[in-house]
Amino acid sequence: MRTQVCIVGGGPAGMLLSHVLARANIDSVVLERQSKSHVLERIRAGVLEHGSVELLREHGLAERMDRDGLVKDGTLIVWHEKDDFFIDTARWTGKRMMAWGQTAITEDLYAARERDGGQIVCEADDVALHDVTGNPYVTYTKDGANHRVDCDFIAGCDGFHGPSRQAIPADVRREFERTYPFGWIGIMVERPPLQKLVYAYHPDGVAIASQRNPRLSRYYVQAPMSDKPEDWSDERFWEALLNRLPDKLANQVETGPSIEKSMAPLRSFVAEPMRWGKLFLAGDASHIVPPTGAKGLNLAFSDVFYLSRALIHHYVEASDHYLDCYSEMALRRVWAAEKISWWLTRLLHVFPNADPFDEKLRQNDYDQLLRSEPAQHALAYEYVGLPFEK
Ligand code: RFL
Ligand code: PHB
Repeated sequence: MRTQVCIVGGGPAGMLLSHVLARANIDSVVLERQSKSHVLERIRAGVLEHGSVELLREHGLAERMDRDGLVKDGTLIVWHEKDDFFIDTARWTGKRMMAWGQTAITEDLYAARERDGGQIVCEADDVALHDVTGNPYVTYTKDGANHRVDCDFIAGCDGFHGPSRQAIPADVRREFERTYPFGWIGIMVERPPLQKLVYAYHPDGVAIASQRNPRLSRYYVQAPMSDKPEDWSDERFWEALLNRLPDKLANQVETGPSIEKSMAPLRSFVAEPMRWGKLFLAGDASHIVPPTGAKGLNLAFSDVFYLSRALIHHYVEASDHYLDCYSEMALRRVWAAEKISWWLTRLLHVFPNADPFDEKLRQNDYDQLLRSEPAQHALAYEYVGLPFEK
């Protein structure tokens, strides 16, 4: 098989890239290790930055989101024994975010590619990248048969555990990492959500109340990394959540049986560069953020914005300018998101090993948000997502 761009990974990054390229008449093949139903059953991100919302609209992927998603003008932080603080993104940036789930976006992307005759190979095993600095090709097996895809470029959109990042030689690749000794136990429940997205700081750990649509809520509580979803019965989860929320919010939560429960680890990770020869990394293949701030999916989409523009310029304008600056440009935005995700994680979580000095700094950061308009403006600007560079 021959194609222009071989895309490894059919998550949101790979599928959006394939869709955007197809609209510019650029041919791609997506190789996905899992079955389509497995990909579509994963429940992950739920908050879209303004730039992601606009990108989906621009590419004809916003019909359901605009009908069922919830527009967000900011996020509420509530703090045990302190005043509330609202990250007022509408006031400080004039931009609106949206609560809309990754699962629904991925469903729409698969539907769009299937409608347009896109080539998606699911259950592709043993995917391997070859000659990425020369004449690139990708091999895989399916149903016991060997296959080979020759291409001009490879887009590595295969998430944190995929093979693409490893195709950059170890002496070239630089990795930066921070791990945290806790994770988030999350549940999905078929009940109307609170009106606002809420992060609640509490001495027992952070709690998050989030939304998917007017009938579907998502909640999280901080838990030690060693905990498993089975350790958290629905009763235990609701008790922890309601205890961590102030009464005025706890009273509004509509509890019910969970339809999904999972543990999300928290990790900050960046691999540089994002380009090696004809291989370009996008999304979780190259960087991970902790979920505080809800940046992971948005970063995957901004990478796709930069990478699709670069490939379109290559094929349509015969210019490699954007390909040559892809890594540098994407990484500027990646590091901004890493910073804000790390900062919010530090602000809102209880760290088992924090000393009194750390604790004073954290309390001071929150007090500063309550008092200082420049601090409020800066946080809103970073939280809403940096604009895409020209
Ligand atoms: P994905 O979604 O991981 O998709 C990568 C795809 O590549 C496939 N793959 C392979 N394909 C072929 N061959 C191989 N050898 C392959 N190895 C892997 C995988 O099956 C998969 O389909 O990465 P992408 O597209 O870059 O999208 C990134 C987002 O999914 C991610 O940033 C967010 O979901 C992160 N994230 C969250 N972000 C938020 O903003 N808010 C959240 O609440 C949130 N919750 C989460 C999350 C990530 C999680 N992971 C990765 C464990 C919860 C979880 C559990
Ligand atoms: C979600 O709705 O899943 C969500 C919300 C806020 C976050 C992370 C995830 O920071």
